[in-house]
Amino acid sequence: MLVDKKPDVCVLGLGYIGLPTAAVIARSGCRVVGVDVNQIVVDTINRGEIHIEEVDLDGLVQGVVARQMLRASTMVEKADVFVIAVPTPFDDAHAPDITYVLDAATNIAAVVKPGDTVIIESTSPVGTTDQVRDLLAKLRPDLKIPGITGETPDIAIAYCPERVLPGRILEELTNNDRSIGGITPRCARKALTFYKRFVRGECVTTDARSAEMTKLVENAFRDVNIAFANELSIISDHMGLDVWEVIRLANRHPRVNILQPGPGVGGHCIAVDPWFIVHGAPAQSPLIRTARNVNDGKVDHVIAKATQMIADNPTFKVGCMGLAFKANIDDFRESPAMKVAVELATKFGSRISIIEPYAARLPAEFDGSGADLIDLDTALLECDILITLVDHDAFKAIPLAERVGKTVYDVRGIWPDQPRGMRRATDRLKLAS
Ligand code: SAJ
Repeated sequence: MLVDKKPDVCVLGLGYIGLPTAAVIARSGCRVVGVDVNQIVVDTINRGEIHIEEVDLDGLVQGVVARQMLRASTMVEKADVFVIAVPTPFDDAHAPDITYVLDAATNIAAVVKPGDTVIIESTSPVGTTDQVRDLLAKLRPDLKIPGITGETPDIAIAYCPERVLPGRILEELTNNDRSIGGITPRCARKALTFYKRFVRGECVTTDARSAEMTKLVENAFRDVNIAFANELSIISDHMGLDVWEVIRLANRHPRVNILQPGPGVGGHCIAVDPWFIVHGAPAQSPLIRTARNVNDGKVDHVIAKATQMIADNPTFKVGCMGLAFKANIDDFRESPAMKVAVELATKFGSRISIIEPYAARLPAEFDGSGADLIDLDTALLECDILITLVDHDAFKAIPLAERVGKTVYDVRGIWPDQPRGMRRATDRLKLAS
C-alpha cells in the first residue's frame, strides 16, 4: 500500500503571498507553522485574524487556525517542507537585496534534516537559489547537498515563484499553472509532489535559474506592454489625438492587444522586478530599462497636465478620483495615483478633494496640504474638474448625466462617452464662455 504522509510545512514570511499560501497549504490537510519577525502579525494570525486585506482570506485563516492546521510563530521550526516567501526589495541603485531570503535560509539551516525540501517563492534575481544552496552547504557540512554531492542528496532545493494577482490571490494560488525549478531534476520532482497537493493548475518542472528568470520576465513583459500604452498616451497628447479612440480601433486588429494607459505603474512587483533583469544584464536590456523609465515618467506627465488644467481654471474645484495602485483594492503603497494626488494637493491645497471609497481617512502624506476626503455624491455636486486616477468600478458606474458640464481629465479612460482630454475639455470651456 502506498503510504501518503502529509508533510509538515513551515512557511517563512506571512505577507501578501506567505499568509495566503500557508492558509491554502493548511486547507489541503498539512500542518503548517507560519513564521514572521513581526510579533503583532504572529499574534493576529494566532487569534484567527488577518493583518492584510484579500478576498475570502479572513474566513480561510479563521477556519484553518480554529482546526489547528495553521499557527504562527516568530521562530522557524522543524518541518518536512520549508517555503520561503519573504520580501526581496531593491536599493537606491535598483540592485536587488536578497538579505531576507538568505536570513530565512540561515534559520532553516538550523533545523533542516535529511528528507526535507526547501522551496523559495520570493521573486529573486537569477542565481539566488544557487546562493541558498551554497549557504546551506556551508552551514550544514553534515548534509549531502544537491548539485554538490555526487551521491543521492539528503535534501531538495527548488525555486517556485508565485504569480497571483492581488484581489484574486486565493483563486489564482489554486488554479494558476506553476513553474518549478530544481537545483537538480530530483529536487524539481520533490517540489512538484508538494505543489500537487494544493495546486489545481499545471505544474511544469525546469531548472532553478530558468524558473527565477521566468518570474522576472512575466512582470517585465507586462511592464513593457504598459509602457507602450503610456508612451502612446503621451504621443497622443502631443499630437492632439484621443489615445483611447486610437487603442480601441487598433485593438480590432486580430493580432493587436494594446494595454491601458494610466498614471504610471504601481504595486510591489511590476515596477520592481524588471530592474532585477536590468541589474543582471545591464548592457543587454535597453528595452526593459526604457520601459521602466517611460512608466515612471508617466506620473510626471500626468502631474504636469493636471497642473496646467487646474491653473488654467483658477475658480474650479478639483476632484482626484482614487488613490489605490489599481482598481478595486485598498492598497495605496507604491501608487502612482497617490503620487499625483499628493503633488496636486501640495500645489493647490484646499482646491483639491480626494474621492477614494477604499479610504476611511486621508493618508498621512496629505497632512497639512489642505486637501480633504469627500464621498462620490459630494464630488459630483461640488467638483468642476474630475481627474480619474484609478479605474474603481464605483467610478466607472457614474453615468454621463452626472458628469455633464464637468471638465474631465480621464487618465484611466473609464468614461468612453465623455468628451476627453484637455483639448476637448478646453474647447468645451471656450465654447461655454
Ligand atoms: N496597469 C496599467 N495598465 C494596464 C494594466 C495595469 O496601467 O493595462 C497598472 C495597474 O494600474 C497597476 C500596475 O499596472 O498600477 C500593476 O497592476 P497589475 O494588475 O498589472 O499587476 P499586479 O502588480 O497587481 O500583479 C502582477 C501580476 N503580474 C502579471 O500580470 C504579469 C501578478 O500575476 C503577479 O503575481 C504579481 O505582479 C507579482 O506578485 O509579481
